[in-house]
Amino acid sequence: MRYLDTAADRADVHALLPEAQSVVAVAMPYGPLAAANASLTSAAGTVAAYARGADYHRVVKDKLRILADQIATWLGRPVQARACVDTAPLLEREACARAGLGFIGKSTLLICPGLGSGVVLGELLVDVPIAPDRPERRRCGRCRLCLDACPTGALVDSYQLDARRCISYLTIEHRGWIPRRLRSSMGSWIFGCDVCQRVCPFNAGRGAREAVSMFGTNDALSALSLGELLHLGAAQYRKLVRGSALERVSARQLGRNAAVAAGNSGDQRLVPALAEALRVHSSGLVRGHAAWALGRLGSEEARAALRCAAQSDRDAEVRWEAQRALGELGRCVDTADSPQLRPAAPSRAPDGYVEKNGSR
Ligand code: B12
Ligand code: SF4
Ligand code: SF4
Repeated sequence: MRYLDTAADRADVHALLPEAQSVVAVAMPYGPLAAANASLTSAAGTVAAYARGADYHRVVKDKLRILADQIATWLGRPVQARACVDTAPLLEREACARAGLGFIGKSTLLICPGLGSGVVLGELLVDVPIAPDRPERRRCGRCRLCLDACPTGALVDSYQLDARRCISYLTIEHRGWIPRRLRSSMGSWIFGCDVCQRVCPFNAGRGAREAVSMFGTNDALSALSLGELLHLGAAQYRKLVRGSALERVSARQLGRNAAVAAGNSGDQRLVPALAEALRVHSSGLVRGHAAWALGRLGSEEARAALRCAAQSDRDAEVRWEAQRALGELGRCVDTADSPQLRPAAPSRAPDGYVEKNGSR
């Protein structure tokens, strides 16, 4: 997420619209946080609630442009305006909090009392002076539920998120190998994560539970199993992500995420799809994570596929993953079984992947 470093001063709205005099902040609900397809150990992966419908960037931006036209009609003059939805260098939560939409919770998310945090944010910068609303007074108080519930310990302290540990970052923004030590904490999430929001008391109220999504539902998503995601063809991938926030991830990222979720599912029925992915998938990233998953699920078929990959996969990273998985299954590559299975020269850990303490 280098763009966070390089973006201009993200607190300066004039860098985005020199004529700006006010920020009109909006929050749009995306429906209850624990809706359909939310089980944590099913054969289907879990997609964060905000991404289960149409791409919010487009929907909110379109509505903000209509609002800009409406303001111009009300004023009877042209209005200089710029719509921002996660696409411009702007501290959106801070802007929305200052506009009185809600307050920033310990989860680092903006909470709109009565509606909860299950909202996406947007801003319309306008060259119109508008009297500001009063900031929200409510706060988290002594509650720490989100910090205690975060599966990977990404919420390192109140209001502090270590994005490198956040499942949302790992499944969406991160393109490479997912650190081994975090994989088993990722549950069935294949795109984003809602755990810190599901436990938040502000999302348990009637308004939040009965919120209607303004983005609809992508049926193609709820119908796909982890096995299918592991073998997504190019055309199928395009059809799946078109018009949704999932366009942000590549097919190989989805395959990688599906492999991790499969490894966490405890579901032996996924072994054949994983073994097939380890044998034939064109992406080493997917093969490597499939190897990890097979190491978690076990079975003779899993061991056989791992032995084969540990010996002969074309990528050193994948051989390394397969060897580790076999080791974790309690039976390292048994060179006495067959001379053909003797491992190739010790493989190194994938590049750029050694963690600070030297382990993966
Ligand atoms: C990068 C990013 C991420 C990263 C990092 C998240 C994070 N907490 O920073 C990752 C990939 C992990 C992520 C995850 C998610 N994200 Co996100 N993300 C963003 C993005 C693009 C930038 C956020 C950012 O700048 N972070 C980096 C630093 C600067 O944040 P920070 O240290 O907490 O800074 C805050 C304060 O310190 C203070 N501050 C810092 N510097 C300064 C300077 C001045 C002068 C002032 C006054 C204040 C100030 O203001 C900041 C904002 O509150 C925003 C969109 C946007 N442009 O704002 C969406 C956004 C925050 N994400 C959003 C969502 C929905 C999510 C997820 C829920 C998605 C999911 N279900 O998987 C998760 C939630 C994880 C979590 N608990 O936060 C929504 C949040 C909606 C809400 N209710 O708050 C946003 C606003 C997008 C949108 N338009 O709706 N996200
Ligand atoms: S989105 Fe998930 S991983 Fe990220 S902070 Fe919230 S609970 Fe933790
Ligand atoms: S779970 Fe508790 S601490 Fe976390 S954001 Fe919600 S109210 Fe605040």
